[in-house]
Amino acid sequence: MKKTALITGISGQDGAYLAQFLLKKKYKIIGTDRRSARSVNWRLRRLNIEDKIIFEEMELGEIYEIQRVFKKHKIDEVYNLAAQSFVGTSFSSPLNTSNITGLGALRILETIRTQNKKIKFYQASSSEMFGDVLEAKQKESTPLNPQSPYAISKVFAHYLTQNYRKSYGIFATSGILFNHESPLRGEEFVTRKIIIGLIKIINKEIKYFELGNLYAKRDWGYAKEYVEAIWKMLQTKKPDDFIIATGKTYSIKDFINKATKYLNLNVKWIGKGLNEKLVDKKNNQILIKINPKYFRPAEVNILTGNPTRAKKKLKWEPKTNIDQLIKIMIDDEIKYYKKNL
Ligand code: GDR
Repeated sequence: MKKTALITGISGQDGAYLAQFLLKKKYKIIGTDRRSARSVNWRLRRLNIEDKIIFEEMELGEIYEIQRVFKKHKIDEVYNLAAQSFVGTSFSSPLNTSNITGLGALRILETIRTQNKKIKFYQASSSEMFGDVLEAKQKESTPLNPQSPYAISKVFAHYLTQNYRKSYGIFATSGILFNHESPLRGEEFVTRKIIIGLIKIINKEIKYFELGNLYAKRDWGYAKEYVEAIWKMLQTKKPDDFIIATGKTYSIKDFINKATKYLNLNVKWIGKGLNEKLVDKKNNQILIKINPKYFRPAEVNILTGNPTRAKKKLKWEPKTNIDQLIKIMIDDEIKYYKKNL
């Protein structure tokens, strides 16, 4: 029997890769997003799967819309990937973030509890929940210490996922994914912003671009292989929490250095603090400078995940290291840049 999966946030990076993965596994896919997201289906088009998805408008702020979609389709698995997912924006939009990222998950859990407890539920939890970290390498039992309205909303949804598992026996699983990037990453997130910026400089479209904190460190993996872990989490015997990460951490500056090296840019860093800049070695032309507007009111300085449980129980391991990830992202960006000239 063909399984049916409902993916919230179908138009995002993970939604697109997960849909592609599940279609290969012969799933029927119901893809939901809020009304205004419909125009951003470029990822599904790039993967050539837009016409294979049954779209439903479903605003996570409205439980009646969720109930309507769940009544209309016989759903086996729900992947809740929808969120207000920009950490920076959550400081200026804390109420909307809490409503969608936090309460949105609860509305789905309530719909499952009242309509059909057999539906399996995946919650996209986040490494941001560890925030100002209380353990050097974060595992599933590491205490949470969130630092933004986004992270606090994710903690709320994470605990409710555990609570509905325990209270009602619902197969509710939480994947604590560390940063995961790809050519389909939104342009506002730092990895893609850096790559697009450098390529635009090379193509003489811009002279420089601006960033915030260069010294934050992240555990960056490849989104395309993280969605396989997401699927595996719903195929286990018992629901649980799983860390998905590489176990390696690099600063934003490390990422820039690796990207400029791969692009053969002859550059150096000069200055300190707010005056720190990346310049062209030949003529000292500024390529990257700091703008405090990109600093966050509270920053998460370093994240490093310990994916041992996933390795053992899901037989999942990350395969792409940061250098390979940068190569994948840059090669793809150049390919699409040329295509759209
Ligand atoms: P993050 O990703 O907040 O870790 O959350 P992001 O790429 O936005 O930031 C990573 C780090 O880079 C620093 N930074 C900048 N960030 C952005 N966006 N723009 C800049 O110009 C810039 N300069 C420096 C940030 O301060 C931060 O420390 C991502 C999201 O996808 C979440 O939804 C998800 O839950 C987590 O990853 C896991």
